[in-house]
Amino acid sequence: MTHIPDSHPRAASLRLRERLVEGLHAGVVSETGLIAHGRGEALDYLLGEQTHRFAREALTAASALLRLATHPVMTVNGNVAALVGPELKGLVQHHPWLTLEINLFHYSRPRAARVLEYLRHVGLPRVLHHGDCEHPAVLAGLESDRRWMHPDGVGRADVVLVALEDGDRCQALVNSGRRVIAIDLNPLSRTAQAAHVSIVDELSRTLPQLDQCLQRDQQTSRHELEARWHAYDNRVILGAATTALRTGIGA
Ligand code: PTJ
Repeated sequence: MTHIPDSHPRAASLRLRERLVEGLHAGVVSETGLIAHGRGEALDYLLGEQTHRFAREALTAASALLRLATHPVMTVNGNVAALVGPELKGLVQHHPWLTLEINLFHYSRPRAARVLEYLRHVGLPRVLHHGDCEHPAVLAGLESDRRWMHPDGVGRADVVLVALEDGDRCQALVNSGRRVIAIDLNPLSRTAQAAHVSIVDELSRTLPQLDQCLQRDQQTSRHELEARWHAYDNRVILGAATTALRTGIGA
């Protein structure tokens, strides 16, 4: 791994690249995952590489929705595994009621096994994979390999947290009646537009903040969580994120 000195002005961004390249060499990240990351990097640069107020508001709504859920599931693709393996471990340690399931666009059984092994290595031994069950469920309206669901995971989820997701899967999840929370740096993407809550922020920066929000909300009453969720308007959040991207003015 390349040594990146702390004094380097772009150290954080370069370290994320290193995580992805390591994931690529481990067969966890697909080649197109690097392209997807480059797009995210450019958007993050335009947003000043900081968590804006619109993202913080979306995070609090996401926390309410996850706390109110009966069976919340987060799905993990190759980029997510490589970018935030340790942060995912922290999240699940603090919130063991949150189920993780892998879901890959560029699917093959050996690749799925490599992602599972990678996650096991960072301390996540219990990640669901539809390939491990005899009768996986199918998400209607989707033809890609993203349609497969573990019956104990997304198959019976009422709230699904996705990151760096394809628009058609996000839309199919919404159409299925599930509530969807998306982490995506592009407020104009079909994913961000279709989700019920869109956190427009960089994944590795925002996941620990979601973890903290969820920890704070352990003490929050159900009534308060419901009120917060009902007051939330994703259109307003997406409008603010788009304005910040186009004008450079955000909070
Ligand atoms: O591992 P697989 O086979 O499931 O494939 C995963 C990728 C990421 C390749 C696949 O889902 C894909 O092609 O995604 P897209 O359609 O390129 O969408 C990725 C979205 O995430 C884009 O809107 C990017 O701007 C955004 N994005 C990229 N990196 C980050 C990000 N958002 C938050 N944090 C990032 N680090």
